[in-house]
Formats: sequence, structure tokens, C-alpha cells
Amino acid sequence: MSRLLILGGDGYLGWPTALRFSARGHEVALVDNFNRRRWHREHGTASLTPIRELDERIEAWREVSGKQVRRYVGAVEDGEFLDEVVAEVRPEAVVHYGQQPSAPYSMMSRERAVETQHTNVIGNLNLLFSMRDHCPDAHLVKLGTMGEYGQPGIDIEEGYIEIEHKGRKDTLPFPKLPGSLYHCSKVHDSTNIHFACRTWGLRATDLNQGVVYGIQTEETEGDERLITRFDYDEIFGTVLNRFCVQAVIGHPLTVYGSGHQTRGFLNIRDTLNCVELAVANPADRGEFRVFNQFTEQFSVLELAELVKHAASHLGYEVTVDHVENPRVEKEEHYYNAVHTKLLDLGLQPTLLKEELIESVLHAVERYKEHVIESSIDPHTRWNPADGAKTPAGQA
Ligand code: USQ
Repeated sequence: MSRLLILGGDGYLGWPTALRFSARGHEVALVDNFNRRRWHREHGTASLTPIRELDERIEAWREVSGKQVRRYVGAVEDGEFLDEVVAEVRPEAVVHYGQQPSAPYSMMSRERAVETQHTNVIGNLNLLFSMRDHCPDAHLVKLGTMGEYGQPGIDIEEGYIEIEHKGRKDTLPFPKLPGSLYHCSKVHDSTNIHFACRTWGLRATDLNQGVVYGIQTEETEGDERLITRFDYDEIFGTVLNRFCVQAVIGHPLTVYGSGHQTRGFLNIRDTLNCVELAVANPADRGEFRVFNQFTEQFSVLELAELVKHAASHLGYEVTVDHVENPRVEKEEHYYNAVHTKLLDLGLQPTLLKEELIESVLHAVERYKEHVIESSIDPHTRWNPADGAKTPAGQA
């Protein structure tokens, strides 16, 4: 049993992660300032699933499991607040999800871009100082993103690449080509964490996670009061979750552009398994370790076809639309990302089989009357001046 601090513990992944560690007998404390709930209120969107207030969730978990989870309400950007929490909890591991996680949100306006980078970069920096000062031996498990690498024309390695240049060789951080100002914030975080490991001897694992899908985890499925949020709007919904909602309500699937964009994907259950593996196998003092956290690669169009097929077995007639791509991103590109380090630690991937899509579709059916259809179509453009045109050399 160890003491664990989870930042962003009210979120899509943070809440089920907290339950997982609590179920395994760890002493869990959460931090959240409910920004995510606020952002949805401001945009007139909401989780499809009826999520309870944090205190109600914690109380429900106590009833169900007999376990107590502590919570601290405050912002990670508030360095004094975070410092007090870290000093009080003295965690052996910190799992950091407490960030603005949406690429479209970061591209909406200057204000949203600044907010994203402030929340993410300053929050992470505050955490590094607090860990240095109060728990320098603790292990930081930070949620990074596969999107830090972008889509280079070479294989993507796990964090580092051996480079030979003018007759000399070195192993250096893998080059980054982030695709949004949100993804840029994660690159800045990685640089700062790496620096803190080299300079102060902290230990950290950056989990460069792909696109997550799914609703239920082992701990949440028993009691509806424990369910996690599930977003499908153009800002916070990720692509497969969006397609499942669209299929159920009869909205054409919104494939952006050709749909040949390829990404790494993983089930929410595997997010929890990966974080557990990282915590159970900490990095060494001074080590900045990077794991590529996804289990399968798909193009967006392949996903649309998979959802269409699974939904047709449940009696839904689904159409696939190629909408003008609101993002500036490569649609035709090479993509081959190494992801063996978590498998080496024992990860058993949950693969995207038809039954799995059907189970998400069934969960969506249950709450479909909550869907706010006007929040589905994409309005946030990466480059408003150019409309949705792709710049030369990017297509
Ligand atoms: N896409 C569509 N149609 C949609 C929504 C998205 O074609 O209706 C496409 C996008 O153009 C993009 C791909 O699907 O090419 C993925 O988009 P997404 O919105 O599912 O995911 P993304 O913006 O990349 O961000 C999400 C999470 C973020 C995480 C990232 C991992 O919101 O927190 O870091 O996935 S990764 O994509 O590997 O960078």
C-alpha cells in the first residue's frame, strides 16, 4: 500500500483511476478545481453520462467499497495551494491528469490558448517544485500525449532516438511536431519534467497516451453513482466516443477530410492498467522515462467503418460524412509508433472488437435523451483566416 496523489481526480480518466488505486488498497487523495465542469457549462455542453458531484461520488464509493478517498478542492496553477497539499499528503506517487485536455479548446481563441498553456505548463511546473521540496523520492506519472510527436515521416520511438550526426552519436529526445496549442503545452511539460529529473534527481514517467475511448471500468460499472463523464461534443469529445453517439442518434459520422489521419487508440480500461503498471514499476532517481501508451493504430475512416458495421448489427442505419477538415493536420501520412515498454511490463491490451463497440453503443443508448445535438458539428477552426484549407505541403 502506498500514498497516492491524483491531480484532476474528478475527470474522465482521473476519477476511475482514483477508484482503481483505492480498490487495490492504496491511500488515495485527489485534487480538482472542477474546471472541466465549468468549461462545459460555459459552452452549453455536458457529459452524456449523469455524473455526480465529487463529494457524492466519494460517499458512494465509501458505501460500495468501505474505502475512504480524500479530496482537496483547488487549482494546480495556485502554487501555494498545491504546495500545501503535497506537503500534507507526502505522496509516494503523483498521477498528474490535472490539465486542459482538449486540442480544439486550445485553438478557439487567444484567451483559450493562453488559459490552456497557463493551466498546463504552470500547474506542472508548480508540481515539480512541490515534489522537489516535499517528496523528492516520489514518482511522477504524468499524462503526456502521442500528439507531441505529430506525424513525422519516420518511425516514432518511445521518447528518445539515437541520432548519428557528422560522425558522432547521441541518444536524444525524439523530435516533436505538436498539432495544436494544447499539444504544444504537453511538449513544454515534457521539457520541464526532463529538466527537473536531470537537475534535481526527480523520477518521472511521461505516458504519451493516444486517443482514449470507452465508458465503464471494473470499479465504475457496479453502481451508476460511480460512472465517469463521457463527452461527445466537438470540443471535448474524442473521435470514437463521438462516432458512437452519432451512430445512436442518427447523426452522420463526422469524418474530418479524407479520414486517412491515423492515430494510436486505447480503451479506458487500458489507461488504468497502464497507469497502474507505471506506478508499480517506478522510474529510477533522475530518470525521465517515456512510454507510448496506446494499443492499436487506426485511421479515422477505419473507425467510422467499424462503428457503422457494429451499429448495423444493432439495427442502426449509419451514414459516414466527409466534412471539411476544421483542423490543420496531415491527412495522408506515414504512421508507425513503437509501443512496447508497457507490453514488456505486462500490459494485456483490450482490443477494439465489434462487441466492445456494441457495449459502448449500448451504454450510449441508455443516456441518448441527454444528447445536445447542436454541440456535435465542428465549428472550431485551426486557421480561421484560411477557412479549413490545408496549407501547402501538409496534405
Ligand atoms: N476527428 C474526426 N472527426 C471527429 C473528431 C475528430 O475526423 O468528429 C479526427 C481529428 O481530425 C483527428 C483525430 O480524429 O485527426 C483525433 O481527434 P480527437 O479529437 O479524437 O483527438 P485529439 O484532438 O488528437 O486529442 C485527444 C485528446 C487529447 C489527447 C489526444 C491523444 O482529447 O487529450 O492528448 O487525443 S493524440 O491524438 O494521440 O494526440
